[in-house]
Amino acid sequence: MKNRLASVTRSCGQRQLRHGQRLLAVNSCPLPQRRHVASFEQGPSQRPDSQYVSFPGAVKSAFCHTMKFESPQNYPALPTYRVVDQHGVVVDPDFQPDISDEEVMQLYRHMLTVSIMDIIMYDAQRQGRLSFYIVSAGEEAVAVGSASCLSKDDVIFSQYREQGVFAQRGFKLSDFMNQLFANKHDPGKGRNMPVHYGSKELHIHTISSPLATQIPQASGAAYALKMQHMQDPSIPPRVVACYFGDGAASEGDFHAALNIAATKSCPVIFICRNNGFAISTSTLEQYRGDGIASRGLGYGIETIRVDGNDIWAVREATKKARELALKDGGQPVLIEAMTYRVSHHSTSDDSFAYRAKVEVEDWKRRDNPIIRLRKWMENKGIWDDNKEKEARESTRREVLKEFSKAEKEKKPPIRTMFEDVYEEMTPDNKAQMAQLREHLERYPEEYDVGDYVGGRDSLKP
Ligand SMILES: Cc1ncc(C[n+]2csc(CCOP(=O)(O)OP(=O)(O)O)c2C)c(N)n1
Repeated sequence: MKNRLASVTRSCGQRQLRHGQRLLAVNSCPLPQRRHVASFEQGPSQRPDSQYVSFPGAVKSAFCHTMKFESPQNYPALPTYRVVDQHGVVVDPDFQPDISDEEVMQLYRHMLTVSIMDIIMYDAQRQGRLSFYIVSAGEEAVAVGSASCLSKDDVIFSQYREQGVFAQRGFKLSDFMNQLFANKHDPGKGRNMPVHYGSKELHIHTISSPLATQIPQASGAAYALKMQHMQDPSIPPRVVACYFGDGAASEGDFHAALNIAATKSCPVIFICRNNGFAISTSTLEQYRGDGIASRGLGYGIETIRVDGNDIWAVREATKKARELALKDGGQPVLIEAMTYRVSHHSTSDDSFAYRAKVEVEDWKRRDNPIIRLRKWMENKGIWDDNKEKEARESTRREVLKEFSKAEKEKKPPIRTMFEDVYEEMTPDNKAQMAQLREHLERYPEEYDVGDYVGGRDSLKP
């Protein structure tokens, strides 16, 4: 056994060295510092007559002669960090706001903006002016709070319920509206469903519908950022922030992403919005373990669970997470933000088919991240009913203004349907485009293409 372990140890070490040499040759810079390896640099090891065995992640696991299966019931749930309670009262004696009153009010306005936009756009979908919408009601603090602690060069991957991240980063109401109405200003040229925003300038990758795909992508991007900084130290170190729901964490991609991020020490902050539901599947049906946070520990990742309705707790946790993510060359961090999805999943869902209305009403009455921050600001004397009224009215006006502007804009040229698949259009693409043009010309009364830039003419070769 001893020999076998020794040979495993040697071969692991050699593999690392070979890999390292290759990296050194390619990058001409030192290897990324490995974490969690201090006491088992060479992999699994056991010294003669040792009382313990050391494996990666199980450093100094002592031999014992009492057989005992560990039971999750014997371990208390990980605590939920909170700074301000439901009444807006500070419960963390060490807490001091690190931003000015004006900056706090700005965070509040961003939360208010997405919540008002949500209500208007949800109704617009019901009126048939929009094909689809998703609101983030009840989860505004997770998005706005965490985004407010990232650097503007950090890279973001999000799911679809994080409009607060976009707003906080500078995505304008017109940007939201252009995407939602798929007009000619939509950078995605109307090819995505509504709410699949993205912004190259703000370093936010475009949202994808297939659940959890963004999580391994985030690990990969974080690895790339780390290598980039190593190759050119004049580029400031950056992190990736990756948002997803508890449902996405039930996908295999989540596990692969956390493990690769841990083993490759990638500077990524995983931010899980645990809102209790994956459409109609409640978390009770999704897992039996201690939420999503316990999984982070399982992968050897620094983890915290926070009260997601408390923007201050989210901010404090994200600030620290960013610091940790950049420590020693990089490492992943997991934040599980506990909240509740007070809305239906999307405009395609009726949540009262699978949960009691009273439960939702209860949550709305008992806790809400916007009201909580408002109470805190009122306790501090920086906010009152008049300011609230003014902020709500002006935001509503602004949303409606951008709404009607974007709704009137023309759609992208029909031609764009055939573009960007290949760098240049293939003969097949061109033939299909000609067929479409012919068809539209033959049945002009059947198709109103006046809403599209250039109409039928955009299909000319
Ligand atoms: C791979 C894949 N499977 C299923 C779906 C359908 N789907 C869309 S959203 C969703 C629930 C996701 O829940 P969660 O990650 O908790 O986010 P939440 O909607 O609660 O914010 C599901 C199952 C999908 N988009 N992609």
